Amino acid sequence: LPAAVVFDVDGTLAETERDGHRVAFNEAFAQHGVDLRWDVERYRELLVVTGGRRRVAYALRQEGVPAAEADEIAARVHRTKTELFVDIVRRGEIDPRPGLPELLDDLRSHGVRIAVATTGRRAWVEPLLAHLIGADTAEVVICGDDVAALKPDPAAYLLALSRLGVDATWTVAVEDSGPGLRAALAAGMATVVITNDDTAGHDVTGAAIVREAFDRPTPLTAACLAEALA
Ligand code: XBP
Ligand code: MG
Repeated sequence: LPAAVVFDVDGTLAETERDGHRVAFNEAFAQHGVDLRWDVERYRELLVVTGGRRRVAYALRQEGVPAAEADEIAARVHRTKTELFVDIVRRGEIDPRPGLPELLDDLRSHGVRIAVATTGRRAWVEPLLAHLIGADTAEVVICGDDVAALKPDPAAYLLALSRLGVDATWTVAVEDSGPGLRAALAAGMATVVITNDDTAGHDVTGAAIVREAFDRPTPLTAACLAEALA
């Protein structure tokens, strides 16, 4: 079995993007008088830009806003978006993906260590983890705040491995997206990709296992993750 499994958060532990972050971004745009509205299609395209603040700055630059101004607006909007997303989390509107709780139970019962590596911000990651999987389930939680470069850079995964004190060879990453997969592969980890509606078209070259769900066609177990290592 793997010594540790490192999970991505957005899109992997829960479907946070479409009805969560996207909605919070749009509300933040309205509050700040920013002339952007992201529908599901547009947001899906923008997910190739990781990090909410970078995503907003990128979209503003595409509208012709100069880079320095785009960064300044993005920083303000992103602070509000983070608060609005925490509200969504606290209202209990986000559920774990089906089959995830069973996989976590199986990992725990086999003594496999559990960690998290996300490019998202700690201000919402911690309340979301407490709600989704329990505050103590992940012994290491690396967030976008902790690293200089976001996924697909491997920094978040490398920091998670170093905090765990385990060699990449004995670990498995669980991801939902192309940028996340590339980050985990660059950290030297075997990677399982569980796609969702927003990431179904992503390039998953190099993934050890690719599936559409944790619970279908069969439950993803600790033993399945061991096969990813082989
Ligand atoms: C997630 C992200 C994040 C979220 C929003 O990528 O890129 O930016 O969309 O969170 P991954 P923030 O799942 O690969 O970690 O607004 O806090 O960045
Ligand atoms: Mg993700």
